[in-house]
Amino acid sequence: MLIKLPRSSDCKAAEITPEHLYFSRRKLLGASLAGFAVSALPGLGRAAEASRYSDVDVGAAPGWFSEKLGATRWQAVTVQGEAITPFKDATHYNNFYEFGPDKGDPAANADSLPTEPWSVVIDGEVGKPGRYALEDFVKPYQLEERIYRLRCVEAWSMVIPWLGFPLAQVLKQVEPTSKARYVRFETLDDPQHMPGQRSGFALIDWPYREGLRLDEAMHPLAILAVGMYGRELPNQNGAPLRLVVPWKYGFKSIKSIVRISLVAEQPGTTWQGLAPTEYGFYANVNPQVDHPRWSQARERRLPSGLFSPNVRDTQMFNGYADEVASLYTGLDLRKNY
Ligand SMILES: Nc1nc2c(c(=O)[nH]1)N[C@H]1C(S)=C(S)[C@@H](COP(=O)(O)O)O[C@H]1N2
Ligand SMILES: [Mo]
Repeated sequence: MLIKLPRSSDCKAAEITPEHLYFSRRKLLGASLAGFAVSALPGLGRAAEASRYSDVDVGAAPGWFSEKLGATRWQAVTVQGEAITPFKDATHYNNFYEFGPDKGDPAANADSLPTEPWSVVIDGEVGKPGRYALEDFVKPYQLEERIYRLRCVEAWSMVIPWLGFPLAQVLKQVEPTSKARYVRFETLDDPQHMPGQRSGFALIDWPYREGLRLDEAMHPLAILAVGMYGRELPNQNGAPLRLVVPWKYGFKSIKSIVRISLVAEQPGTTWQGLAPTEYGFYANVNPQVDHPRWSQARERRLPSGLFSPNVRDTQMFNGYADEVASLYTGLDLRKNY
């Protein structure tokens, strides 16, 4: 059964429930919890260092990260008048299907993912292809804090302080050829450590893949993140390296990246491949273009509960229209959703 939400004009807060949205998307994946292996993980004590954010579990960061933190440019971009989502919510309400279909699965299952050593391949239409150890990959770049809205296609949102650097800096460094028109990203393929990849619940053709047009990828708001809340990225948020494209629905912000390829043709992407009529390649946040099964006019800002749903209007390009609208001049955003 498909759940149809009313149109934006008569949409009441209480009708935007996590259950509607989440179950309808999970249904698409053919979700079945039967046979889904959940590994129990010990809750090991973490180093209790001082943090910029009071409720943050700091974790034990690798040396290169701690070194970079010293020279970080804090708050290069910020969100005015909207509270940062508590760390607890940002790290316990996640989509990372490699670790399971439920919002709590990534926090429960992702700790066992080995993120050291990690390497990133850059290939395709570039003058300087290569495979880099993560610490060498990030070495040239200064970390910046970017406080961005994150708007999931399921109509919930957060405000997250990321630590990262512009993707454009990496792309310039590797010298795209004249044939390069798109950037394709790939997540780690590791069924041994990613239980979602070996369970039959998802129709996903692993590894998870995403893509951007080259000019979108070069936009200064598009970053590669290695941290959040003043600390290293928790595994459930896409450690050790993830994309963050704040004007697009969250599924474009691919986690745990191992390959970045410059390509001539528009690449196939995971959600578009699963349901092309529901999830497009562009996936720009757009309150005027509804998902076929629910309205995109409003969103639940986390933390959100039954009695305080914290619903607000969704903004065009997630509030970044001044910065990014010119990328789409002449493009029919209804057709290119
Ligand atoms: N590899 C991978 N990346 C992914 C996903 C995923 O399932 N696998 N989920 C996406 C979706 S739907 C969202 S909303 C964001 C969620 O990021 P967060 O958990 O850090 O809030 O990650 C995106 N990146
Ligand atoms: Mo999402």
